[in-house]
Amino acid sequence: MQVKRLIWLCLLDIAILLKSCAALFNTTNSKSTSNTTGWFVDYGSIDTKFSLRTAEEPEEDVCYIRPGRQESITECGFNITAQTFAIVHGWTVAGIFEGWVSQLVSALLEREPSANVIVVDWLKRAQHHYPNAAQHTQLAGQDLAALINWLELDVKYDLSKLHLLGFSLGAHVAGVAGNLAYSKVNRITGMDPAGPHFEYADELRRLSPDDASFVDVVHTNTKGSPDLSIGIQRPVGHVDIYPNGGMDQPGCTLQHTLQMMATFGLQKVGLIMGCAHERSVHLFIDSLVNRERQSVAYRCSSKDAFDRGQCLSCRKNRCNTLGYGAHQQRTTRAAKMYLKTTDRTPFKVFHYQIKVHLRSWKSLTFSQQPLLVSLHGTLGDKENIFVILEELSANHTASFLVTSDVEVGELLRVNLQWESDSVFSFFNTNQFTVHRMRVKAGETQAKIKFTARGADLAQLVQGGEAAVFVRTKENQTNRRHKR
Ligand SMILES: *[C@@H]1O[C@H](CO)[C@@H](O)[C@H](O)[C@H]1NC(C)=O
Ligand SMILES: *[C@@H]1O[C@H](CO)[C@@H](O)[C@H](O)[C@H]1NC(C)=O
Ligand SMILES: *[C@@H]1O[C@H](CO)[C@@H](O)[C@H](O)[C@H]1NC(C)=O
Ligand SMILES: *[C@@H]1O[C@H](CO)[C@@H](O)[C@H](O)[C@H]1NC(C)=O
Ligand SMILES: CC(=O)N[C@H]1CO[C@H](CO)[C@@H](O)[C@@H]1O
Repeated sequence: MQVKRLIWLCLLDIAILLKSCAALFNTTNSKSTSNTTGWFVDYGSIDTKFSLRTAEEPEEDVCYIRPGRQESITECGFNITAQTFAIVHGWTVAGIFEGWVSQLVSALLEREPSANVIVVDWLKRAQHHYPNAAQHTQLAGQDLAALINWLELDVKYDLSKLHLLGFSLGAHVAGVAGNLAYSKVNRITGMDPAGPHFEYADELRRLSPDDASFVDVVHTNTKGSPDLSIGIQRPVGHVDIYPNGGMDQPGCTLQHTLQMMATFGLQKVGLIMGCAHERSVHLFIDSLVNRERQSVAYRCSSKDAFDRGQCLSCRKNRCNTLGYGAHQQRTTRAAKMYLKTTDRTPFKVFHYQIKVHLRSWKSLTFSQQPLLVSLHGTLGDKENIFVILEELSANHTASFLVTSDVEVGELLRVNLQWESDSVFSFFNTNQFTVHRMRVKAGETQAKIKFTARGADLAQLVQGGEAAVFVRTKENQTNRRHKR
């Protein structure tokens, strides 16, 4: 068995080598119709299973697609003209599919009812100590590539309809497969690709932008030092989105974890610990089923700049939709995108940058100041949004990000209330004068000017009443940029 595998791997290597040589001499992506798969792939040695799932039984393995066996295509009812999704799981301790797999199957089939949804089962190789499982991504990737090449060459399936979705180690399996495929797979979605052993790995061993025509990646659990964090930190696709900064996710904090443990007991610890990691999958599911609530992410130089509200532009591909509806772009490389989300589905929030110029003749400077912001619009209100401002100082413009899970529509009025950060500030009368406020709405790209209600100036008083701002009469600055 071992020898057989070695020979097969050897042949596979030769095949890859030949492919590279062919590419050297022929720049057009050679889409040869000759029977190339027949001679080098020993289909019998493929250890990975490809289960075609159905909407009726999304968690059951009812029929396996078998590379080299044309009859399995008809037996399983694989639709050759429809698009295909292949879901690749990650590392497993229990050796069984986690609950999200069937949830993703159902969501894909709800969105695209005629699609083929294949669950790639490499559980046997994934159920090892992590370093071994990480090594096995190469083998599982080769198996998946064998399926893909067989589908293209023998089944005559059009790979521009193939979308691989890999979670954790599965993202790298998808990357390896995409790299070994003769023709480019249309899309690979990496859901929090695994970090340990991959942060500094060669592009051939991990997910990278070359692995498909479009590679989109969501990073949800990158807290920790590089190469040790659960999710990979570096950008590895054409579009790399870091929800809530990418390190951790709302509803997945330690405090929340302890609460969950108290409620559900220790059996569910694994599930709870994987909360932020698995959030990447649930964000994708959310994008499939909540079509009216698509989350938008914005390109930004850093998480801090994003938190200051400085990156809400959609010009020149600077923003993109999170998840299934992402528009394919290949221009930017290693560009990080950010957005905020809620702690449960639907995850979408609306983003606003608020800018106020604070005046005072006293040279006041405060850091880490609590503020309550209320948004009132044509469709609704969102009151008392809590934000912490890094700095409030005299004759400086404060810029910060405010988000709302409620769609308020066009903004009409904004209230700012400066909370006192200690009981002693009651005795002070720290205050700033504000002439105007500028707001940029990320989701509509509108820029709106506000002035103090019923006055020339508003006072922002520490521990005092809210300062109220209303839309200016001349609202011509409200522009909608085309993407
Ligand atoms: C390159 O490959 C394509 C497709 O297989 C073929 O039509 C073409 O003639 C080849 N060109 C050269 C220079 O070999
Ligand atoms: C491809 O090769 C296999 C195995 O050698 C053979 O059975 C099959 O008929 C070939 N198909 C074509 C289209 O040549
Ligand atoms: C196969 O897929 C095509 C394209 O999505 C669809 O029009 C057709 O109805 C499907 N056929 C079956 C039998 O489901
Ligand atoms: C802020 O600017 C105003 C008007 O230009 C000026 O009178 C005031 O002294 C400045 N305050 C500080 C602290 O520099
Ligand atoms: C884009 C926008 O808000 N336009 C409004 C500007 O103000 C006029 C007059 O109040 C309104 O009619 C526009 O709808």
